[in-house]
Amino acid sequence: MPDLQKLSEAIKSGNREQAVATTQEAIAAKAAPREILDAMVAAMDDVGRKFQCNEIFVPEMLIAARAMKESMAQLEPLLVEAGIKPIAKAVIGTVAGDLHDIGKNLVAMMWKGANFDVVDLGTNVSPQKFVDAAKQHNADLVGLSALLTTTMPAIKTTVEAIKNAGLNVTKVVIGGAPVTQAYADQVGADGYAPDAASAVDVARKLLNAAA
Ligand code: B1M
Repeated sequence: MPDLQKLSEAIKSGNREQAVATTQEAIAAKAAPREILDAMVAAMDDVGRKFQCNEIFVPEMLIAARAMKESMAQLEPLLVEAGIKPIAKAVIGTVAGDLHDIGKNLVAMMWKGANFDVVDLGTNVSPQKFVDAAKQHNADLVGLSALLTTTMPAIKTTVEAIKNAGLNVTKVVIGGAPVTQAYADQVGADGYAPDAASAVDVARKLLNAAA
């Protein structure tokens, strides 16, 4: 009987070796890929909750996400084989003129942890590049990150470019230290998240509403 609780605990504590080994054990014991995935997503949900309550901080979250990523690499071929698809396709990047990527990377990791397929466009991403990627990947979600007051206007131009491109089913989530809910309302973004864990909650809410 595979110990999926042990897998969850290994991810939560960021123990990569144990997370990968437990995933391999579960696969060898013929546990259902969906159950293994659910254990991983539940672990990352817990990590997100603890982060929101300030029980853990960025480094703990990063190492948990890394353990999740390496375990997922073991599971991925089985998920493909079993026809289990990510629940959403997301494109994410830091807006034009902005080179900060630590927060954006955390959001990308948490979205992956929630079983979203994430295309990371990196930093200094132009509105057109967001639009092209959203179209190319048929994105359900686009995530925009900005860390500078001087690059916040690029969020507005990017949101406008996405809406003007007719990508009406694509939901835009924005965040970053200077960004607020009021700003999101002002520029017509679909969602705002103050941190990476909340970005999962906000995205899930938007996806459920669109379903
Ligand atoms: Co820069 N920097 N920086 N910087 N930097 C800040 C942001 C600053 C506040 C420092 C300061 O002056 N006190 C200031 C901005 C001031 C302002 O605009 N109000 C600043 C400045 C001025 C600059 C330069 C202009 C400095 C210069 O060259 N004169 C320059 C700009 C370069 C550019 O982008 N064009 C610059 C450069 C850099 C470095 C390259 C040296 C480096 C970035 C390295 C990297 O990212 N790879 C850097 C860093 C590290 C910082 C600080 C110290 C840390 C930022 C960070 O990573 N925080 C920062 C000061 C600070 O915050 N204490 C500062 C940790 C990260 C986890 O938090 O990114 O906020 P954060 O992400 C959070 C949330 O915001 C949210 O979730 C994350 C956590 O859960 N979130 C989202 C983020 N994106 C989201 C997207 C979402 C949802 C939530 O949905 C999609």
